[in-house]
Amino acid sequence: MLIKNADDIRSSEITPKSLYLNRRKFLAGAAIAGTAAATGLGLRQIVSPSVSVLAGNMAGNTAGNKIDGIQKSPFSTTEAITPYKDVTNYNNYYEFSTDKDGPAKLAQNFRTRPWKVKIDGLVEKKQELDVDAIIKMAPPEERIYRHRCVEGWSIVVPWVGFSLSELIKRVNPTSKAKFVEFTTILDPNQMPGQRRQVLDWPYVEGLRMDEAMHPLALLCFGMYGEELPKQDGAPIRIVLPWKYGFKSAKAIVRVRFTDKQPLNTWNIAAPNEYGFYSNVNPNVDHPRWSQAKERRLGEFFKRPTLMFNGYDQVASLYTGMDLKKNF
Ligand SMILES: Nc1nc2c(c(=O)[nH]1)N[C@H]1C(S)=C(S)[C@@H](COP(=O)(O)O)O[C@H]1N2
Ligand SMILES: [Mo]
Repeated sequence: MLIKNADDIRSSEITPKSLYLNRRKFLAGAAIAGTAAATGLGLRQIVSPSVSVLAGNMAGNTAGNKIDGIQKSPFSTTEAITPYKDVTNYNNYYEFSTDKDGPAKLAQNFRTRPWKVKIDGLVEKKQELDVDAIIKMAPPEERIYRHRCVEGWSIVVPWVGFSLSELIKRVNPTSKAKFVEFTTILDPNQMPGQRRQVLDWPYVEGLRMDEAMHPLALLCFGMYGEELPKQDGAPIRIVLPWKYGFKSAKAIVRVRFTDKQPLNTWNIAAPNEYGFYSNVNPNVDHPRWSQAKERRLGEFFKRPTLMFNGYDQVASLYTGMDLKKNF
């Protein structure tokens, strides 16, 4: 659980050894790649027109199908991208496992096609959309975002997707819709973690409509220039870089528009610890640990956590709100 892992972090205060080892391998790999490029063997890296493929190669070997026509985004950070190996082997995905290294193995045979997403609630037309129709709604962009887990670790990921607003605009919520709720697939046959009542399944998350319409809110179907790995939420997830990681629900099968603030899974599990808003906020501690600092995976020293994870452009969404109360 988040609870247990946070305790682990507090007691050890170090990045897991496996990550150090991966990091070292990554650095060694980068040195070799450099040599290969110089001798002409790394041609794909040099001639590739796509930043994302470049990001993928620089971050270590990737594994999936490449996404074509990826555009750059002005929202991307220039900070160092976390190695692919780390991002795909250190996951929170309790439907598969509560161990960080569990989802990478246990999600391997998860079926991500065919995949339908139900659109319902306060919309003009309730419908079921094929995930591949959703993915085609707008051109794919690479968004290199910081991601801050409520547990105190962070990563920098070159996600691929487009603004969630592109989907919302196309499905026409009615004027009564004030919130949107996302539901992860419920399939205990495929997801061993769902055979245990670790959380109240299926995983649900929610946003206020203006948050969901903010251009930073990402509908995500790829990373490192490729299709999203299963352990990272394939075939489709959301990514909300100014909020703690648990708001970014994976493997979404339902998008529901509502006039009432939806419940979210972690709020149900521990209402005094995880709120609805969950904006990254170094000034509001978790009841059991400080949120003032974070450790970037692969780094030794902690760095200060920034308000809204550094995404100040969302601040106006919360004008006049007490963010200590609305944590
Ligand atoms: N369905 C579902 N979505 C989820 C989770 C989960 O357990 N189940 N974990 C959340 C948490 S706590 C984090 S930090 C991010 C991790 O995303 P990543 O594994 O791609 O880095 O996914 C979020 N989305
Ligand atoms: Mo998280």
